Amino acid sequence: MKNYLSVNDLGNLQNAVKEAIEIKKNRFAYKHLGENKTCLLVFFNNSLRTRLSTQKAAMNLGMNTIVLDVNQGAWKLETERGVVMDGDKSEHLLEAIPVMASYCDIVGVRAFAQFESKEYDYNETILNQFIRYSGKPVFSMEAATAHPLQAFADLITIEENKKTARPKVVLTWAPHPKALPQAVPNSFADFMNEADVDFVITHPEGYELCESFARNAKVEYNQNKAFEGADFIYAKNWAAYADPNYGKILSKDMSWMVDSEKMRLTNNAFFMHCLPVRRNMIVSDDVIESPQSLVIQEAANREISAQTVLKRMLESL
Ligand code: AN0
Ligand code: CP
Repeated sequence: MKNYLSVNDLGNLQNAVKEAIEIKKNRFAYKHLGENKTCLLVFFNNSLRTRLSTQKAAMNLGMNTIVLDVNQGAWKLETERGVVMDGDKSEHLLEAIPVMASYCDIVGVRAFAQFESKEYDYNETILNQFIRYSGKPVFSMEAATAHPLQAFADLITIEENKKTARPKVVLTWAPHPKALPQAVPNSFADFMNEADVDFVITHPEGYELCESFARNAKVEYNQNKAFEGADFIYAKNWAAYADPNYGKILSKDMSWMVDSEKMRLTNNAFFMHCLPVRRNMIVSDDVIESPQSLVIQEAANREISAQTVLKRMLESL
């Protein structure tokens, strides 16, 4: 695998999950693969899980890791070409990228959607500059439109917990005070559309996801109806994608929060969320604390999805 940007880079998804589950059983089996190799993690946004799990995955493979928080201690970076740099930005990404790349063998990038321009975000402008100008293999640690390390960990978690061959998996929108990117639901849909599951998306009208991720997934606007018979409830907030409301909050309807009353409509479903989560906005305390909540296992599997991806990237160096 050269780059890891979406589900497509994993090839056969069942094989990828099998490989991940094998790695989980013996995560130090490939300790020599990363010897004298350096992984650089570049963060344009905050992170707890991605930062720690990816470093841990790299350590399991014997790699060295360098982490850069672009907004804390580095020079302020200009990202658009052609700009007269007379403002507060001291360095251009076009120099910074090849310089950063000269110190490493593999680069991970976190660069969220900025919601200033749909075109800028959905062209993955920052991530693509890393791919183009670093000359190194690049993996996404949540870019503007996708979070494929998260969705891979989510799929591993579903495989570990499913009780039927083809479980019903429901992605539900839930309220949140701030506008959040579509990257997590986009990638979750991207993976679920390729996995052997009965996949349903539920959200208020106006929150339709980008077609290239949602594809032919069933969309049910009645959340209660969507929850009927579900085996997994995957909650997430996202801001509107469709024009003219791109990046806007259209609803803060608290009746969309996942609570125990709603979970009673399901087939004793497991509850999932990528974290960080706002309690009693997205999900009630009792649901996230219940034995059916998989949020900690899901986060722990981030180490496994990252290690599977880094292992494959190291094998292609
Ligand atoms: C981010 C998001 O919704 O994309 C990261 C989730 C992994 N969440 C927040 O910014 C709160
Ligand atoms: N789920 C996830 O990516 O968490 P962080 O934003 O904390 O990395």
